[in-house]
Amino acid sequence: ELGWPELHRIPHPPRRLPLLGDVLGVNRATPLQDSLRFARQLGPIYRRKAFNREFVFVWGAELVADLADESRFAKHVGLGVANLRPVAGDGLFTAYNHEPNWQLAHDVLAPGFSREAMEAYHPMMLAVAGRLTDHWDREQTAGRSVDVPGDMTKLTLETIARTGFGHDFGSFERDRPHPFVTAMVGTLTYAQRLNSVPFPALLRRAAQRNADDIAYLNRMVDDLVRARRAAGGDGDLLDRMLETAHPETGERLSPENVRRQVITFLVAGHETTSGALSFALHYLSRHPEVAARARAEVDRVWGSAAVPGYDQVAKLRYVRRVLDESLRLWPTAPAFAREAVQDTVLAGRHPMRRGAWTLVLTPMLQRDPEVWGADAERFDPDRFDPKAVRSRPPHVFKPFGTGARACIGRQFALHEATLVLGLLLRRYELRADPGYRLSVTERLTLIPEGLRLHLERRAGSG
Ligand code: MNH
Repeated sequence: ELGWPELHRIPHPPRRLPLLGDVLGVNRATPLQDSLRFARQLGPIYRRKAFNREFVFVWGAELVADLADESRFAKHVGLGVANLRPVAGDGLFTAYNHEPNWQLAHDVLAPGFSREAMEAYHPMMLAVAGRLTDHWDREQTAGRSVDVPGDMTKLTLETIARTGFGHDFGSFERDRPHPFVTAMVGTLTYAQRLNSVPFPALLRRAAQRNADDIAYLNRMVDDLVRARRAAGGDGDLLDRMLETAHPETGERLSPENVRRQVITFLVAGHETTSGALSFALHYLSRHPEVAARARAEVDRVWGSAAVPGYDQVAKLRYVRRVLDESLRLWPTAPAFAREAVQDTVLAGRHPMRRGAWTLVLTPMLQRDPEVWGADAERFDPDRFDPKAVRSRPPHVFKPFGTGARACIGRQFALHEATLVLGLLLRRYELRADPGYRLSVTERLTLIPEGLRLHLERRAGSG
């Protein structure tokens, strides 16, 4: 009974197949979107069985607010996250709560996301964004549309590689993705597929490919670290990993753990931000009145400055709301898991034994009509103006997770994405392809599939 003694009271899909479970109408490529469909049918807490494993899903605002109580619940490393352990080991994202390397790495790396650190990253972020606009200028001049998720992935990979590790993958100079990206996408897709088969042995060939991908990632990271040890660095994340001792214990990250953290940051630090930027650009292209308002704000705040300063990014309040609203509808890391750290009762109704866990479906939480209104599916950045935010209860907007294990890169992602949206709005008008219908690819993260936009240069935009 999975540590949920009253499991029978939690609804499940009506037609369960023997052996297979709740697989009617589901698609192996879209487990998250299937879970959203079940959520709409079954309500704020439900369960789903795949083969002989059963999982509890939660999305109602009241239940999620209770799960955010850090005295009774904590992050659970399960499903997709657990499947990444062979790649990311006890790196920050995949570490178990009790592993000493979590606290050590958290304390050593947190200053890498302070305001001072972010200010130092700002010029590097600008330089990478310049490579994107150079590329988009060329595409625009040639009359071609641009591949939004492809180019956003190049941008965010180069940004985390440059700011974190002083590395350049040359993404904008290649016609095919860098082998690092191919290997990383391979491991993410494999980690997701592991959840949809009864026995991992069914994926033997894919498992071999996955082992090759992991070996490639390890080799690449080891080369990068070796080069850095020889040459020395400039105070970036890798320097902290290699040089910084824990402020109290004096302990340092081991070489094996450094390897895990580098892979973790390269992966966690770019897919999700790329998706967030892509969804935001999609909505901007579909809502010209929103784009016009955002563009007017950029013109007003940045004025005639050739490039925006660090402080001029945080002042783009409306652009930031566009980003928040995109992350509300499509939180690009679309679920997180919570486990009971003691025997407890969830929201006064569902007993859980210590260790029992559940998956929080962020996209449904963030579309709960009881919180967001009957028009919750509509894109409207004004939901994030300060008055509207104050009128809602806490814990209803969780794109970066919750508690001690929430996203360490949140400010980094928001600064990068706001900066890039500002630069793109200032430079281009975005034209949607009228035939495009939003379609979402899942590989643990969410990405709008096949999204292309036509660009027009704005007058006087350099
Ligand atoms: Mn990020 C954890 C979402 C950008 C590095 N991130 C999380 C979690 C969510 C998340 C959700 C919590 C997962 C869980 O509870 O199991 N992260 C995002 C989103 C974006 C994002 C939606 C962009 C938008 N993340 C980034 C960036 C970096 C980063 C950028 C690095 C530069 N995230 C992490 C790390 C963790 C994490 C590291 C694990 C933190 C911890 O457990 O200590």
